[in-house]
Amino acid sequence: MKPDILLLEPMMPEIEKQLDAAYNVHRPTAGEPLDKIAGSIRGIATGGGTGVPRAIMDSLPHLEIIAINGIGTDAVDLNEARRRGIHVTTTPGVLTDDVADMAMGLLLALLRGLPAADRYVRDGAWGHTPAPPLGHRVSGRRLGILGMGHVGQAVATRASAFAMPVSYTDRCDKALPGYTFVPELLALARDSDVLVVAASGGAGSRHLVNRQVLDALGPDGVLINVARGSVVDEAALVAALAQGTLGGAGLDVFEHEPDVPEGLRTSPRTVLQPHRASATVETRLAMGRLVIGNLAAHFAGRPLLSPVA
Ligand code: 8YV
Repeated sequence: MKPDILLLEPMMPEIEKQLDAAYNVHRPTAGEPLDKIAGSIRGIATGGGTGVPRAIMDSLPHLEIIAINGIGTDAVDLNEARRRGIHVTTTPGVLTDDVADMAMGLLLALLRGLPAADRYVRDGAWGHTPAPPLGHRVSGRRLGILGMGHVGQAVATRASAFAMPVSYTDRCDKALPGYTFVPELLALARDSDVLVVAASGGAGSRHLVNRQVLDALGPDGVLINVARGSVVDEAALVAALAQGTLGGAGLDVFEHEPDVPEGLRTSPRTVLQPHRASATVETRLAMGRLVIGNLAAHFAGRPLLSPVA
């Protein structure tokens, strides 16, 4: 008998096909009612941003494993999972490069004004109306990184190729050659032209990037967020952009996604993405394979490939 699992966020068709072959996959997002099948559900596959709403977790008495298709665990109640003996797995390693690439993409798009210039050409305005304003140089700008884990370090590697001096803050000094540790985020922001948020989400990092930090970055400073919307006080960000006390923001994640405040959507100082930093064919396949591998290991009684510690 195939185990019953819930799929809380769509995955690539070839991955879903493999899941369908091995499990009875239930898709509440496609309108399938949960109440009739809740008692049979033994596993969940979900996204990092979607996680597992507590009400769903509570309604599944026989849940054994939550396989996250991502690295963020902030949308899963890990304490409750531990208490109930529910395994949680993520997809570490395989998405690091893509997320770092997205950080650099947002930075280049924002500082060089790529979206506006693309629109200018696309609209047939070139040769007819004045060109969009000049952009700003990326190379050599001082980069501050909040959260020097795998993604933060991959951003630093890329930034070094742009001759950007790199400083970072984290819970502790990671003694990384070539990069300067700054214990205080506020001091890091004050001495940076670009602040990249690469820290995990959750209660411990909520609103770390507040009005003070944004003011410290200043009118020529830019914020890039490829981590979690919750790390940034979004209302303060909207205000800082509107008042011009912050130069710009490149955002892949939002505090209440998919809701994005109008102040961010209409600002000429923003470049926005719909939480897509890991969204490449190559990476989503690798992530999907890890989800499948973790579920398969669990239901075969083998050690999990990438359990959350
Ligand atoms: C994914 C993420 O977009 O890794 C994470 O935690 O949020 C992203 O990589 C997501 O998990 C897929 O829904």
